[in-house]
Amino acid sequence: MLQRIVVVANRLPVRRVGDGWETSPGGLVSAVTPLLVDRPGSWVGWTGDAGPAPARFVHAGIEQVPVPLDEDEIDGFYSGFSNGTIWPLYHDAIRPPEFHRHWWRPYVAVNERYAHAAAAVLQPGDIAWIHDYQLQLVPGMLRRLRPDVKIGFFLHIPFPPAEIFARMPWRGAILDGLLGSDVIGFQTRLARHNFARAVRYYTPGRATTRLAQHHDREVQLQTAPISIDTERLTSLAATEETSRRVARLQSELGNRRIILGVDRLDYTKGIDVRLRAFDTLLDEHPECQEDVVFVQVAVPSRTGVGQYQNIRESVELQVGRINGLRGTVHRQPVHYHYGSLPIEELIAYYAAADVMCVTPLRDGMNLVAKEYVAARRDDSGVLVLSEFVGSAEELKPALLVNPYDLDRVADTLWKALHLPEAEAARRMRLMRRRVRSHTVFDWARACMDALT
Ligand code: GDG
Repeated sequence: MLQRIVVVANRLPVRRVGDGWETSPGGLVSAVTPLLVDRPGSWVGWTGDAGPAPARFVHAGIEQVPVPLDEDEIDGFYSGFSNGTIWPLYHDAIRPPEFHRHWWRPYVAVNERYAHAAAAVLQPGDIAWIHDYQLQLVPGMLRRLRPDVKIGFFLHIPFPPAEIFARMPWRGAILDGLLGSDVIGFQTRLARHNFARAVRYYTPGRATTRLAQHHDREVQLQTAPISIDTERLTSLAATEETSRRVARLQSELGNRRIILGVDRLDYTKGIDVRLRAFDTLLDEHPECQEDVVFVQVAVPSRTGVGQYQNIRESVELQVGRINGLRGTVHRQPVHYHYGSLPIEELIAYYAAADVMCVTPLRDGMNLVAKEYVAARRDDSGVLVLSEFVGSAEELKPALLVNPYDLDRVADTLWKALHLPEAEAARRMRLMRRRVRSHTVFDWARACMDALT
């Protein structure tokens, strides 16, 4: 019989609508729910509302186990330690991480609560599958409570070089927490190697890049790049409805060629980099102003964290400056959308874009790059991709750039707009082959295989 799986993630896969619940959209949810439908399982997580949590309930065949968080915990555990300390530190310290004991304490307390909630629903022999940087202490805590289950952990974001991780005042406790797992999954080889070095430097245990020693146990280190539901996106791109939306978009944008960016509004995503590169492109090739438009979709994110308010202001200032200096009443070089789009509309943007510009300064994987490739059914379109995202390991035929090299990014945008059709199609074909042969379901299966 298949083993039961208990997923432990910051958020539950459902959100409230009126008096009931609906499944939240998102990659993790669509990857993991089929696993839980095929076999019995539960999902432990927060509902997204402050205050007491509802009792366990079943939604779409999956037992939901809500974990409560109060306002202070949302400040300290979520906005504070998770997004003000770990997030910047693990993304190469692009912004200075803040270290506060009054954030660390709620991080420990909330991790303890998730561990207890999981322990209460686990049965002997079950698999506990814990996700991401908010819950790094849970594997160790859970092992102490339930030594009779298998424990997997998957880190969705990068693991930084040991020299950067070194700054973390609680680095020993974090490594100890993660090493409570049987298997730790990383997006890239680089993240796995960085982690192995951190184990060698900051714990008494030994580690190769595949196996870490922790007390008397061995912990397997795995590279498992996450992916997308390629078939679903490709068939969404093929609908009549999408073609209608593409035609409308193109005409609304003056039938210019489209360079597209789609991101959560996060300082790691390099939105400012690509706007500056686009500005440079227009400086150097004023003719582009006539027939190229830059479209940026920026999805609001973590608006309670100060650094996110700053990045929003600076991006909007840049957009205003470019449009103010270079635009006319009829023609704005940059179209900026602050807000999230329905998936059908997002796919139409992908299908309409001649060039997709993905320039994070650091990113665990970046699914947007893979989604763009999945949406290009006729092998047209050019992907400009940062070297510093996990998906660059798989999408090597993209035009790869160092996002810190502004002139090079600008040159690459120009090159992307002028790439011979055959060359663009050859690159896109190779990338499409990759996203077809490695989907989010393959990712989930690889993670489960390592645990069973
Ligand atoms: C973290 C890691 C890793 C975006 N705008 C809209 C929209 N989206 C969807 C995209 C994509 C997802 O959001 C964003 O995923 P990314 O991978 O690009 O980035 P993060 O949110 O930072 O995710 C990342 C990921 O976890 C998975 O492990 O790849 O490195 O940072 O799926 O399509 N969806 C809709 N409207 C929008 O406007 N419907």
